Amino acid sequence: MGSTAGMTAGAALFVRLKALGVDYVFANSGTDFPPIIEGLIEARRRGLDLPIPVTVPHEHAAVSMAHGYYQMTGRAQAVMLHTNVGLANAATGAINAACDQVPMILMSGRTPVTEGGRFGARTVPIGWGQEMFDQTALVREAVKWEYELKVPEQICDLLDRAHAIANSTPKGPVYLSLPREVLCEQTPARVSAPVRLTPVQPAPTPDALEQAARMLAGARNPVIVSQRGAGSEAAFRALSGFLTNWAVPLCHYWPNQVSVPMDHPMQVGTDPAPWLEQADVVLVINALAPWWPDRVSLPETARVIQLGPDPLHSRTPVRNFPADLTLPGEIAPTVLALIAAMDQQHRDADLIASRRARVMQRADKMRAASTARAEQGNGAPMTKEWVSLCLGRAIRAQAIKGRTATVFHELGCPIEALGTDQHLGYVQEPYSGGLGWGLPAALGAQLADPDRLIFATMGDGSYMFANPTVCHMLAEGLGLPIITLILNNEEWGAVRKSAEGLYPHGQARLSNDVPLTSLRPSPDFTLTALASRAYSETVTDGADLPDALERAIDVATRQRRQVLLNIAIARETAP
Ligand SMILES: Cc1ncc(C[n+]2csc(CCOP(=O)(O)OP(=O)(O)O)c2C)c(N)n1
Ligand SMILES: [Mg+2]
Repeated sequence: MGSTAGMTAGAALFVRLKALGVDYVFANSGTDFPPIIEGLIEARRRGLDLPIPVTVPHEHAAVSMAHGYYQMTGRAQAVMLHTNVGLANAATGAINAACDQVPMILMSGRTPVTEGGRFGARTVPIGWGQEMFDQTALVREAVKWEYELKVPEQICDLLDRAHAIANSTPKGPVYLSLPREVLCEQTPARVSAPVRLTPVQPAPTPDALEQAARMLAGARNPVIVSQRGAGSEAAFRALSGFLTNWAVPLCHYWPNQVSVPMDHPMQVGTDPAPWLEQADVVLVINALAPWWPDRVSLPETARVIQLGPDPLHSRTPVRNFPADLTLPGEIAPTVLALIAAMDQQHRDADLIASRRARVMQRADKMRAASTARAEQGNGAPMTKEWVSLCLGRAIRAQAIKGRTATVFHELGCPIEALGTDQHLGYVQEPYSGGLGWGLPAALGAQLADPDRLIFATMGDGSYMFANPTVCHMLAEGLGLPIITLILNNEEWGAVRKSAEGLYPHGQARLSNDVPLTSLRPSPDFTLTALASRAYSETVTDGADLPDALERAIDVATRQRRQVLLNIAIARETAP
């Protein structure tokens, strides 16, 4: 490795990020970047090991790419933005990352604080226009830690600390502001010092694990509600085995990821209400909102165990789901530890056998009803459930050929009809719901795993929030053959349905022209994709969808070219 002595602090930042294991810096540059650009060229010339800088022409896309990349790899990436304005465009992405406990190092320049007399000082009027009393305020609530680079000697210390805190449980984004004068200064040679800060990983006490295991083993009607997956392939398999051994039903209420195969006999769908009504012990696996309080009557005597990185979700001001016992820790190790503790418990074989029969019968019925409902959506226009069913079948046909797939969802393909059996088979938008996340997160995922089939499924509204021109440009430029499915109902259906739901006897339900929800005239989205030379089709009849999906997969895999299907979806009314 070459020397970093004499380089700009801007370039030294990149060198240190690489030492911390950062593969990519998703960047959107500006007048604060000259020392970074100069320094990067110099660092390349010296043969230094650097993360790959990716030019992302919108900040929300940059943050969301880092988000999707982390979800596939478990490795935090960096995002570098332009002063306060770039940071403001990224704020929604930061809120999403915080909500999803996704670590990343966010950075943005700070406009020069000096008005002259120093290298890097203000020049053109923008230097005055972008100054703020408190730039960090734009993202402070979404980050776990923030600071400003005061002097170049601090680069290692601050980045090491930022990285370790971002990756400490519960994980999340951190922010560092970078004043231009400091970026312009020369680096001390110390950038290659070893990294000495280790992220903190809390774990439950053996007593708490034993108590949880005793509660679950002794329960007549235990239920698991899971929202954010099992955390690893090993925990996904182990949790599946645990459900089988103990005959415990698991509900995926509003899942961000699935934690056992959707066709597991103990997997009971997405509505926990009928299971919770009879529950005596509930295990909540990292669920921010494990049920809908007004729709679920949990028995007074039922006891609730909350497991996850932050079982009380301390950054949420109001959240009072019961937590009679808490098991703090990352999902995978904590689930594995709980399963090991269960192995020490007595199994009542008769109780388990009768529960197994009951749960299987109800779950089978529910699955059959869900498939029948989806089959009925095969019209023109079709339903989201039909698209989901067809996509699930197409993915299973690919799995036979050894291809893994991930479906990203943002008002996209509903999980029940899709039915994945893979860890990371499905990734849904964060609960913060900052739309425009799905398409760039899918790009980040494809960047992390080039051979995986990546489907970005989303509503037409969500697609437009995603800066689609930016995303298609990146897919072409980076050679990412993602398959985008727009589930196009020419409206913000979720907003209309929410009006109908809150006012079941109101005007919106009866009106053909619901204000503030129409997206007509609908643009021809195939042309947006075509501008970046994607393969694209419009599908209006459900009967044509299976063939269209096959063509899409064929083009994406053989030509490694991005694909977009614009799919006509029927408007639904709220239940
Ligand atoms: C940044 C942002 N702005 C606004 C919203 C409010 N919102 C929630 S759902 C939704 C409509 C989504 O429309 P679409 O993606 O077309 O899905 P559909 O419900 O029509 O299937 C909107 C605007 C949001 N969640 N995020
Ligand atoms: Mg829509």
